[in-house]
Amino acid sequence: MSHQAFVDSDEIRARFSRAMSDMYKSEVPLYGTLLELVAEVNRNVMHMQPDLTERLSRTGEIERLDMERHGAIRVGTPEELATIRRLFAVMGMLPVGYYDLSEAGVPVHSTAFRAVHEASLQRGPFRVFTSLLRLELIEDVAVRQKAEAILAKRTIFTPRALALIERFETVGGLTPVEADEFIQEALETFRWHSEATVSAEVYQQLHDQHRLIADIVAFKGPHINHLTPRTLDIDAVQAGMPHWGITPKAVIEGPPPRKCPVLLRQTSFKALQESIAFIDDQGATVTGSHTARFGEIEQRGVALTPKGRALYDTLLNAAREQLGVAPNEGNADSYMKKLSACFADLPDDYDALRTQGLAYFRYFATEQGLAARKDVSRPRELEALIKAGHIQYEPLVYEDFLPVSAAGIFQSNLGDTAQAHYAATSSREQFQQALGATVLDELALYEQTQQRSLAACGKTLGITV
Ligand code: OOG
Ligand code: NI
Repeated sequence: MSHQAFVDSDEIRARFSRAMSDMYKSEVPLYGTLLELVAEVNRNVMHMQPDLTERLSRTGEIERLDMERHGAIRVGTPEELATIRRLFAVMGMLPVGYYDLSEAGVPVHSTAFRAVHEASLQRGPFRVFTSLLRLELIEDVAVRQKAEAILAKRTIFTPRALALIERFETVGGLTPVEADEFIQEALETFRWHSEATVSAEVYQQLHDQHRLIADIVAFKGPHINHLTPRTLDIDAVQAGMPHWGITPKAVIEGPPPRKCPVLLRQTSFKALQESIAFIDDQGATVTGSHTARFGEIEQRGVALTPKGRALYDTLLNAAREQLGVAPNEGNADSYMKKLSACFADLPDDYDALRTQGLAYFRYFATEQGLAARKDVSRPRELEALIKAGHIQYEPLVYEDFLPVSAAGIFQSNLGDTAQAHYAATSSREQFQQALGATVLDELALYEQTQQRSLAACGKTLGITV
């Protein structure tokens, strides 16, 4: 079989992301409403801010905006995580970054599966925040063993999905027919099941340890728990949500509003209460409920360098320390004021962010630069080329997540009272062992994209920059 017969992984990912969105829309109609609201806000922003629209067309972000979303799942065992990694690899999604949520009282650690090259991200920016339950953090030994036994019995992948993953690994790709089948079969893993695999009593025992543990252990699979579209103006979405009958969480996670957005800002609405059928020991069905799935919206800004990220972390911590307690409904205004005041120390200007080495950018050769190729006296050094208008730069968008924000999102859906305290240390090593691979360093990926854009400029202009 020739390689031409294989469907590109980027194509499989784009199609899978669309299929997932359609499935989630039918499962959670409110998600459809959210998509409409975000599309409306994005249209308004593009209409009102032609400058921004031009920048987004230069980077290609306009074309990917409508298909841009992330989802989240939580798996129960190392084997499930390792197989999820292999499943995502078929779609060109690799594990990027390590997030330790135990520090924030959530008994999981996580990575994000996503495409890594800017050309692939352009074809399909779909990402999945994937968490692994840390069973060792469950204090009650009997419950821990019960959870282990329940998880050991389930298979979250269909036999056909497993066969197609193996086929992909053996021959290096999937044919169009196989790819279609793979998308349908893989989707099954993420589907909602209104039937629990345990009795109401066992569910309650798991729930009493931590709500998340019940969510991970008591069901047939790791249902997708939210799917998040990207907006160009999260404050407008937050303000608009109540008009659409949606109540957002009190505080937008991440940095404050800025002219030049950095990293990631996120807001969500509370998890839905859903009817569940529990199976008792006699095999009879008992109806109860479970809350897991919620809605989320995000706005993405420029990726920060290690220096910029350290400054971000310092400023965010300063604001939270000044507040003294976790941000909540009662102190939301006060928190936002403190946050804005603290963030005055992070320049709100792309040129300053760039020249101070705080953020990553992509560089583009201009028509003017091309026209000057024969000019012997033209500048050859980056700053001079920018000044002369031969090279333009655009912010490189942040493709990842933020641990403090993720903890806030988890918590708002667990109820603010559900905070637990774990003495656990961060365990990247253990996570990677479960994953069967090392997680990629997101900062190195941004650096590479920036470097490739500079190399492309050099090539176009016939110089070395
Ligand atoms: C994941 C929460 C984290 C985000 O956007 O930071 C997340 C979860 O609840 O499983 O999705
Ligand atoms: Ni999320």
